[in-house]
Amino acid sequence: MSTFTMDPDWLVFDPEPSRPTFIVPAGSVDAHCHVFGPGDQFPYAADRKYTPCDASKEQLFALRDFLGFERNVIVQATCHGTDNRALLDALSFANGSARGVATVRPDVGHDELAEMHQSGVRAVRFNYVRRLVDPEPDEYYHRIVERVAPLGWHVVIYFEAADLADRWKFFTSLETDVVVDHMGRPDVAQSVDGPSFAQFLALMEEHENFWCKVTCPERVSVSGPPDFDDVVPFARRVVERFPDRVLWGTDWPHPNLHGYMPDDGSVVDFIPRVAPTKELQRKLLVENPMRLYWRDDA
Ligand code: 0GY
Repeated sequence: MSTFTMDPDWLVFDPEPSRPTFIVPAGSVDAHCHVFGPGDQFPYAADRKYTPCDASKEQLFALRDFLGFERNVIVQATCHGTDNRALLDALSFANGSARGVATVRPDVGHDELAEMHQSGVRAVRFNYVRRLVDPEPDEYYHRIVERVAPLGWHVVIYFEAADLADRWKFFTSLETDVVVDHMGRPDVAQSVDGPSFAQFLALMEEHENFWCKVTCPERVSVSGPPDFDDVVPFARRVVERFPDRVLWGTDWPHPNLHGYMPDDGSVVDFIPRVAPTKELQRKLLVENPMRLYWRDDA
């Protein structure tokens, strides 16, 4: 009997995804994915807001191979809080083919940070989505940046479009590279030319240290599966306007989806719809993530 039982409405990832039709370029990076537990080995945080199904490093790396990717950037999920052991275990297992984005507290130890860096962590994530975490005051995050910037780490931020105006001042005060998850969760029921997305594009335009993950059509879409047509113009706008500062990832094992679990093969087939040329695809999947996460290997 496992110590943890996933939430009753939890949707489990597709155990047998289809093989994508789109062949990703050699050296492609899945720059947004997670590992969950296994809970018996790496317990979920006491103050977590959801309990997922286990999703192990072995399953993640098997999916990577199946989809044709060579590398992963594994993002610490909120269900593990600031206990990064499952992430670090996966990074060690990957033997250099994965990098990590950790969640830490301002009082994280120097040795602990050095160990994380050695394992492949290159960023911290600040999460402002209230159904996932209770955000802290800006001061808390500034103290973390002071700790990790000397290591050359950057910051990954997850927020929803409606919160951008309130967070703008803090976000734009960051001097590290800053990666925005899932395009800042745009409201795709609005026009791609409307004021809300214009604000996000201005953030990218005015601040060259900002990067954007054009990820999670299944999370952002209002029109829904199987094609997520309404997300395409948003993602494509970002890719075409900022081709050197975009990243892509599967978001496997797709936490907190309701009603629909995507087949990871079709998730990969979304890529050429938002990055239609070979050059854009190479930047999105290879050059950009390599520059950001494997810069010390270059
Ligand atoms: C994602 C999105 C979600 C969850 C998390 O760390 C997390 O728990 O990021 C979400 O529920 O929107 O990036 O996987």
